[in-house]
Amino acid sequence: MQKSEIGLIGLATMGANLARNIANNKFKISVFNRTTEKTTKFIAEYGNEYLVGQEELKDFVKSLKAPRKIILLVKAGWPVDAFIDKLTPLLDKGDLIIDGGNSNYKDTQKRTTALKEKGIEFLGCGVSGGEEGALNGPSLMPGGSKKAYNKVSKILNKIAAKDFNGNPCVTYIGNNGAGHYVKTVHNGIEYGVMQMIAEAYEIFRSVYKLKAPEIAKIFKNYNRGKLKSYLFEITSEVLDRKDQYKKGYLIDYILDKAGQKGTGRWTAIDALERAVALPTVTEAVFARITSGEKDTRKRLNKIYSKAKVKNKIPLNKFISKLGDALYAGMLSSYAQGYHLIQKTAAEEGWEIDLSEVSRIWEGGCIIRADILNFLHKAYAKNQNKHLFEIKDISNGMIKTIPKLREICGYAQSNGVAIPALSTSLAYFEMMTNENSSANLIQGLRDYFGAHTYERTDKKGSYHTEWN
Ligand code: NBP
Repeated sequence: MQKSEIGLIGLATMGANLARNIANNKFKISVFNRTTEKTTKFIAEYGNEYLVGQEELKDFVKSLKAPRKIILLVKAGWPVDAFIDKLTPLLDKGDLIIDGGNSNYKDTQKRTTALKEKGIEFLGCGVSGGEEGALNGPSLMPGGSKKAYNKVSKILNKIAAKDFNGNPCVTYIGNNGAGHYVKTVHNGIEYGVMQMIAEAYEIFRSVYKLKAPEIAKIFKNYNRGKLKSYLFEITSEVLDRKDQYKKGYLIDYILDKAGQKGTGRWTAIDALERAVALPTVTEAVFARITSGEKDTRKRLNKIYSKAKVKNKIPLNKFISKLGDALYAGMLSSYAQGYHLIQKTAAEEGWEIDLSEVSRIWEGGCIIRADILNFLHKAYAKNQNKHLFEIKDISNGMIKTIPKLREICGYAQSNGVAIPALSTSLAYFEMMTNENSSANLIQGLRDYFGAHTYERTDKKGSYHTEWN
């Protein structure tokens, strides 16, 4: 039997759909899963001349053309190591393992080094787009050696989503953990944008007392303008879904406890460790954590009364102002994420092209949005700049920031928590303020701890005897 071009291990949501995508593009693929019944069922349903299954790992490896290329799409963490350990004795020098899961980039760096010693190539490839993206075209963020990337670039280019110009949403991101890092920051930005959407929904619900389908209509309209994006599109669909069990809309029966698998938290932790401000993502993570405190919230809700709604802005005006505020908030969130990537790339020695990163996020991934085409063009000539410095962006910020200021004040005075919107604003205010209040922080630190301070008028480090 003719050998397969590529192999894939892990037939849950992502692996099963990505395998079908590869086969649909006429690359012969062998698949394997830890639990054999899943392979049998999958092949019975989707098997064909391009898609074949193996029950034994050694037969799976034997079924692949040399140098072998194997995609792992198993649960992130130790299952990835478990498979690498099982695979390596069966592989030859020059073979390639591609981890397509949401692995922590630090693990990818360790795995790259360990496998290199054995002569085995390793790519950490971020795959975004969920089930639908995996099947019809994901956004792909491969990191590792260029040599390893070149071995699979033909397949990756074929199976990826398309950007606004019809080019594949895949690019070589950088060495070792760069691909998984960029995927992690992508997910962090996703957390921030989702939180801002949820905050907008909350203002409509609690201040304007709008019902789910009315809010769905507003998001549908937002999705026709500069906020056009996958997340806004699906927001209107989620809000418009009728419940199948009871009268009314499904959203009103969904428990308000947000889950998380860890990539948002990793992004926030990494930013803290590298001393880069990433408040929108971090607040979005905190908001999910706070949502999990349902019982405590229930008890506290009985003690404190809700703020009374005052000075209501007419709904039509509010919708327009909030649209601008969301736009400014999203740009602020992107600015933070991109700044983090810039700083990390410099520290890790990765040459990450932010214009290319924006381009491959134009299609297939969860944060795909018209804004990304704008960022793609904006970064083409401004690689090392902060997003707020780029002329086209600053023009947009200057127009929309006043609305973000107004909306934040309005929501807070009406008792609506808007952590992501307000911190996106605070980030903008602080980053664009030449004279911050950190002089007082330095004075206080020097007072109680003799930590010293620098002066504005002369060089050096100073200490004052405050007492
Ligand atoms: P899961 O993350 O749910 O993992 C399921 C797969 O991992 C199955 O094939 C399972 O085998 C295997 N597995 C487990 Br669980 N424990 C294992 C172990 N100890 N040793 C070997 N295999 C083990 O699947 P998924 O949702 O398809 O996601 C795959 C990867 O893609 C993850 O890293 C995920 O974070 C990432 N990702 C997911 C999405 C999404 O929308 N779901 C989007 C983007 C990225 P079994 O069948 O024998 O239990």
